[in-house]
Amino acid sequence: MNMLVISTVFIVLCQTALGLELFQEAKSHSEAEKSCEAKGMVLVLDSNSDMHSAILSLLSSNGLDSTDIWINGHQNCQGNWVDNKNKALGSYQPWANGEPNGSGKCLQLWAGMGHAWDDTPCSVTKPYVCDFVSPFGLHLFREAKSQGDAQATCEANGMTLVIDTNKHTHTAILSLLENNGYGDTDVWINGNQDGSGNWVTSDGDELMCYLPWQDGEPNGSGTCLQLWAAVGHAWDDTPCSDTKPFICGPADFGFKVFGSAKSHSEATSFCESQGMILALDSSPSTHSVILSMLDSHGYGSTDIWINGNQDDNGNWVDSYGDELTCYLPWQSGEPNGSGSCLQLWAGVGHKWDDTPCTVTKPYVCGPTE
Ligand SMILES: [Ca+2]
Ligand SMILES: [Ca+2]
Ligand SMILES: [Ca+2]
Repeated sequence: MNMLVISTVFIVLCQTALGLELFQEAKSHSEAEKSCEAKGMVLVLDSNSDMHSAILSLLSSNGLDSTDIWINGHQNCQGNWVDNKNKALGSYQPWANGEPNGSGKCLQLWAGMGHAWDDTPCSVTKPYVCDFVSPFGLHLFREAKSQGDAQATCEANGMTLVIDTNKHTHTAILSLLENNGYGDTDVWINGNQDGSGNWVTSDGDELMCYLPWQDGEPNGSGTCLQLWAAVGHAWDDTPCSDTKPFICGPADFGFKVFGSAKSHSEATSFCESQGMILALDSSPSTHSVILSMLDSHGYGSTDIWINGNQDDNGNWVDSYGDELTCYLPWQSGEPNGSGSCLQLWAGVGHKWDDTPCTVTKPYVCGPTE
């Protein structure tokens, strides 16, 4: 009986402390940022109320309810509040009353105000919280919700339930779960069965090609898509009203359009210099996101490089060396041997086309592992 009580307490303590790491040795804001980076982590971004609760429970469980804490965020030269990559902080900004009041250029959780946000001098030393880096811009939300409420929460935070679109996103999702101690927890991802019985994303794009269903699934046990912990987080259909933690990701997959024309290999190198790769067009979802980005950036009539080239054996491969299979939106009659690099051909609605690698074009970069 005692053992049961002890193990229950242990589990509760672990869950409050997992995912984020608290470092009690006081440092300046910039030293705290560097210290997180040296650990392969990042100073925690307090980007939504779910994360805020997780940070507060970590502080509380370590007896730091009365201690000011550094988090990610500072005021840049233009006076804007940005993260360590100079990206504007999102809409979730739980400033204390009357803050920011110009008393400093770095962002702390102010213990005196219940750990609400406060601007304060960067050189003061404080404990800090680091978070794991999630290369695909994924966010774990710990509060269990129905799939519909989970999607609404993602959207309220400018994201969408993550679309598990290829093995690279799947790997990133699994490592996010593992790093946060959610290896044994079922979680919601994007996907549900529509009225015609097809599995589609929240935008109505068909889930196809990359479909890591557990053996025997989908078995009709529900119309929403979960990652099923008991089988290594393979896919499973399950009732939508069940409540689970969930993972949000960027609605644009983290793709970025770059307008200065380059050859395919120069574009590849440039994406890599940004910590990215040429965008992988691996599903109807990625294709429709890329096309709408091209339209909104004024590239609706421009040929665009994406990831893919023909290797020495004549196979079409991506920059990981994996053969492009299954989702292959070639223009009809393509590839016709006119080149060995993969473009989105504007003249045919940005379908795939093989074309000479040395021609210079704008391009789209995407996230990498
Ligand atoms: Ca202040
Ligand atoms: Ca099922
Ligand atoms: Ca061609």
